[in-house]
Amino acid sequence: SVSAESMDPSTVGKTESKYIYKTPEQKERISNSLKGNFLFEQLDEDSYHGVVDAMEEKTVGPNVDVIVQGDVGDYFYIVETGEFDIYKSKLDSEGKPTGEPALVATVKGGGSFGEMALMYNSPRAATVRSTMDSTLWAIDRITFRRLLMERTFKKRQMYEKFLLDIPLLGKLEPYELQKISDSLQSCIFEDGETVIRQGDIGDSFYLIEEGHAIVLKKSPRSAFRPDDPILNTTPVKKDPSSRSVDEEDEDYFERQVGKLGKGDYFGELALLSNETRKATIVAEGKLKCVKMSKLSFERLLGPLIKTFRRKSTLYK
Ligand code: 1OR
Repeated sequence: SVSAESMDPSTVGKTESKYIYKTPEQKERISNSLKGNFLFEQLDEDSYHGVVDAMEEKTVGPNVDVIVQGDVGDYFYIVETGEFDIYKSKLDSEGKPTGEPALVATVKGGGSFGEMALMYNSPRAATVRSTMDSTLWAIDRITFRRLLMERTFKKRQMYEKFLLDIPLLGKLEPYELQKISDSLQSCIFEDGETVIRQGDIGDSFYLIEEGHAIVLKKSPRSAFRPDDPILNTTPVKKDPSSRSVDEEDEDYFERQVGKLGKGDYFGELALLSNETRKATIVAEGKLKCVKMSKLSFERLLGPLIKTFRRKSTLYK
């Protein structure tokens, strides 16, 4: 039985590692599919190669059930291209799926599914069905448990309470918060350190776990009222990346426009609008953040985009 599998490290290490030959082109596609996925980016080199070596490419047409609710779990899947709908039925008194399945989620490129049965030795919790031609990378249960499971458990446990306390994420399902945990990376900034700089291209979104950050905004002289005392101070150096030809000679002044604390977030604007960073964020004292890549942000926080847009007046 699969539940008899040992996680004792002394025996786990003795299992033959799985190796499936891959062309350079396949390796390139795998690396692209894992881009921005901090679960994989945090793996040491040996583990990363172990995971990639074990991967099996799987292509499916539309309407294929890659996973059937109630089955025993065999693989964890990463979606390269295509789309999958996830359906869940209620369970009867014997724990068998019963009644009309309900659509509970949709997973696209860069997303993943099928880890739950492998982590908990439980039956598949849902049915996963392709909606179009799709390409997947399958990781067998042994490799998943050996190289990815502990890390996944740890991250989910580490961020669970923190994410539950963030008002922005309040409406999400527990499972959605777990997927968010998988995608996070902790980062620490010392007092005065710049986290993001106005004018830069944005590639990450941040949530504050501990400490404070100040929000600074740099604007040209013409953006201030002529009697604003800031105009008597020394202008800051211009930001070359955000300077256009006609504003070349204009002075820029920077002022604090906000202060952020635990549970607050920043960095979403550039990800929403594809424009450059609209403010500078600097640590005030020691600042602990978690960050999420742009790709994960789009995939996991897409449903919250309306909320972000409503609140985005803050930096204007
Ligand atoms: P699995 O191994 O149980 C089915 O096989 C997979 O569907 C499961 O792992 C997850 O990776 C994925 N509930 C259960 N499984 C889900 C859900 C889900 N979403 C994706 N999977 N939801 C809860 C519904 C009450 C949806 C949450 C948004």
